[in-house]
Amino acid sequence: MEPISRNTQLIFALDVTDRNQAISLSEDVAGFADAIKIGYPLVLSSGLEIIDEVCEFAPVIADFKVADTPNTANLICTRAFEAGASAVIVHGFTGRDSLLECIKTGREYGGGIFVVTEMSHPGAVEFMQPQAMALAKLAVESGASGVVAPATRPERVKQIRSIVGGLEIISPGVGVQGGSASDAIRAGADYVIVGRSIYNSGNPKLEAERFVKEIENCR
Ligand code: NUP
Repeated sequence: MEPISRNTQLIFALDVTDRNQAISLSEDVAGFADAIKIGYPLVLSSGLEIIDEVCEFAPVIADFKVADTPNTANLICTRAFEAGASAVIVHGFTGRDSLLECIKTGREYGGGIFVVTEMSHPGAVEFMQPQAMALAKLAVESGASGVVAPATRPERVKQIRSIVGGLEIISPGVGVQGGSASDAIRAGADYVIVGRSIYNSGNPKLEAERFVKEIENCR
C-alpha cells in the first residue's frame, strides 16, 4: 500500500464500469493525480481485485461510504485494505463506535479513514447538512485522517476546515456537479476529487492536467 502524498492535490474518481477502460484511464491520468478513488460502480462490475490493479498506477482510496455496525464496518474496511487500498471513505452518522472500529482497522493496516461530513449533491442539505459540523467534530475526536466536504459549497468547506484543524479535507463535486477546483482549494480543501469531467472528456489526460494547473495557480 502506497501512502497518499500531497503533490497535485487532485484525486481522480474512477467511476467507469469497464475494467479495461478503468486501467487505461488510470495509466493516462495517474501522472496528474495524487490518488485514484474507486467506488461501488467499478468494484461491483470488475471485482475487488481492481483495487490492486489500479494500485500499480496510484494510491487507491476505496469510496465504500461504510455505514454499518462496528463489526460489519470492520469487515468491510479490512477487505478494502487487504485489497490494497491506502484509505477508505466511511460515514460518521452511524456513530462513534462504528467510526472508531473503522479507524482501528485503518491503523492496523497503516491506512487512512476519511469521514463524510456533508455530501456535495443538492439532497445533502436535507439531512446531512444539519449534522455536518457534529460529524466533522466526531472525525477529529476519533482520530480520523480526514473528512470529505462539498466543493459545491465552498463556504461549508471553510466552516468544516475551522472545525477539523489539521485533518485533511478531500472535496468532491468539482466540474459536472458545479463546483470549482480553485474555489474549493481556496476554501481550505487539501485535495479536490474529480470524476466525470475527466473521464468523460475527449482527452482525460489533458483535462486532468488542466485541473492540476488550475490548482497550482490558486496556491
Ligand atoms: O459528497 C460526496 N460527493 C461525491 O460526489 C461524496 C463522494 N464520495 N462523492 C463521490 O465523488 C461520488 O460518488 C463520485 O465518485 C465522485 C465525484 O464524481 P464526479 O461528480 O466528479 O463525476
